[in-house]
Amino acid sequence: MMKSLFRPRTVPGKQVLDDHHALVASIERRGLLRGGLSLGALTMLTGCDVGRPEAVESALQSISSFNDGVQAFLFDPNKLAPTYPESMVLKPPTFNAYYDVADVKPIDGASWRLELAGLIADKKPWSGAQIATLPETDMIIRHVCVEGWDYIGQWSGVRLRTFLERVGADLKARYVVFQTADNYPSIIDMATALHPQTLLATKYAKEILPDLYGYPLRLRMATKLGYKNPKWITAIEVTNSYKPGYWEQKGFNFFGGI
Ligand SMILES: Nc1nc2c(c(=O)[nH]1)N[C@H]1C(S)=C(S)[C@@H](COP(=O)(O)O)O[C@H]1N2
Ligand SMILES: [Mo]
Repeated sequence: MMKSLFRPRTVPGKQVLDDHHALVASIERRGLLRGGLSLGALTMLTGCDVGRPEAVESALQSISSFNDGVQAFLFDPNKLAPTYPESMVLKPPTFNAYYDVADVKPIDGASWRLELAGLIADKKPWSGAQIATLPETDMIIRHVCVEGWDYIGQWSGVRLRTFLERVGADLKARYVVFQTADNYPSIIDMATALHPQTLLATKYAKEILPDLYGYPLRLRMATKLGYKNPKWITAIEVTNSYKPGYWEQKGFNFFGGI
């Protein structure tokens, strides 16, 4: 069951858009349609018949995927997202997952291993202790969830770029795919994977990641919405084939930029 604070601003035919709230929220969040998505604007842009639910669905899909292409094209691999002073860091952070906080199953860090797959030269698994020997970077960034809340958080860990170089990943491949202990598959484009503010995070506010926030390893990207940042990572795959993640399978867009 998806939780969303999004409410379409139009009154007539509101139900039609409610039926597609995942897609609508994603389009709205990215500001593609200024002033909010109205049925009038939708009809004008797509020529679709808003009385037919299938037409609305495919119109929304086409707006969403069009914007994915534009965003990927405009993504500047060297442009940094804003960072903030330590005094603004929220402790503890805000929890979210597709299930309740009481259902989080902590991972045993001692037996946990990070598995590697796909276009990677050295696929031997990594323990937490081995990952801790890699160079550590720190960033204080804003986390934005599509549900309409955000917070400033401080994350530390190894840059994903450093890790991918270390294991001999094909940096010309298209995607990096993540598997997690709670079955929340995630996928990002290689340009974002190589961005300097993309970390495999092991700490929050300078302390070992608490169980709720992804212990022992999670992805943290300054350039992506909350849902693109998998917690409790168990495997990383480098690949050229597109494998939609948990929310992409439900209609959210692939790029998910802030
Ligand atoms: N494995 C896993 N990662 C996840 C999720 C999830 O349900 N499972 N939810 C995502 C969403 S929607 C958000 S907003 C952030 C929340 O991260 P936080 O609890 O550290 O603030 O985690 C993301 N990563
Ligand atoms: Mo989210």
